[in-house]
Amino acid sequence: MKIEAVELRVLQMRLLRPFRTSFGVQQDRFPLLLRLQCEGISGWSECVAGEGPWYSSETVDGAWGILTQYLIPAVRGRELASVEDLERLMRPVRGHRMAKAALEMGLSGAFAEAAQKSLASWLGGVRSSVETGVSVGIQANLESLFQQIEEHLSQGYQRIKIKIEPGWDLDVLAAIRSRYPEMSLMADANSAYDLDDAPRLREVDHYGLLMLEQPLTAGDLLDHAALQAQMATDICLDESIEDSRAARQAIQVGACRVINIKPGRVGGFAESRRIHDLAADAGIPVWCGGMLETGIGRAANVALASLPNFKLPGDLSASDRYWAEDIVDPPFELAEGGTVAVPYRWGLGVRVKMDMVDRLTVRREVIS
Ligand code: NPG
Repeated sequence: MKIEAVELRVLQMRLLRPFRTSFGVQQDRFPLLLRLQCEGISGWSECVAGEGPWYSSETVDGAWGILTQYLIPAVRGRELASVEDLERLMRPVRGHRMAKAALEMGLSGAFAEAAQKSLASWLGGVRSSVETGVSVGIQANLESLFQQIEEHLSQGYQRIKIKIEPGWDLDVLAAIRSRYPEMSLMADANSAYDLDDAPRLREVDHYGLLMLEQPLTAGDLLDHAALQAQMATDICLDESIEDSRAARQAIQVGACRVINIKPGRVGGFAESRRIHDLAADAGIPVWCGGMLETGIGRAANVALASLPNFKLPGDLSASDRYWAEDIVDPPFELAEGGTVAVPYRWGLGVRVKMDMVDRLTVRREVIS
């Protein structure tokens, strides 16, 4: 298979509600989409880099530059027998896993389509629907938090994740627990604390959380290990797990008991699969996070989450949790038991609504 041309686009899309985390507020999203032209097949993908370097060091503009100046020229027109061939050609570029992932995931979709398989079955998925939860941003007050939780529970979501930061943490968890003693609940700090906060973080043990996600700085496996040793609550790592090596080291030092895999963060599906497999061997469950993707990135995430060791509900909510209208058809809908169906059509398994994508495009370039 050859990648003959790559079309890059940045869209501007407005979330239904602003989403606040410990690293900032987002309402307008600028997803970077790729369309790989591969011998008559179009491989769509979404780069998860953010507008600014807040969640990670990668940004939309940075990924655009790395893709157009380095990655696409290194791979375009080359014969690629497998995704590993693509990874090898991209290896001289250090880092930039989000940019690399966009190419890898687009090519994987094209390979799946050429093999007349859904992306999920091409990846080795074993289920036709995946469990999802919903992630609720930091709110102005408890009343609006409860209102959103109520709304999501009534829609059928069965796991709620809240975002925490110093000043919006223990009291909030206590209030939620007194109203919903049994609800499946977790908290995500997006690196808002450091090890000096351990006494405070240990208090989280009182609230029966499914896990505490990324309490400390992204690269800091040793401090996470020190914290995990002091806490009963399982620590889950997200930002810290940049690749399979980080996952292996995190497991070796006991930095976490759960891993959040986002294929767009770790360099693509092949690297996700490596993390999935080594976590499975170590008895560590994984789940698939989300980064407010459009239906294109969502289709990719949902396909990955159909692999066997994805044992916890993902941040893979339905399209209408994010957008008035999604750019794919059919949109993702919440089904029985708080699940989302895994697309079964060949390739990515969703149709991209080109008229809508054209309307939302604010930047476009074709490299051919
Ligand atoms: O449902 O896609 C979703 C949002 C899930 O909380 C969520 N994502 O830290 O994992 C995160 C957070 C995020 C959002 C990260 C946007 C980066 C960008």
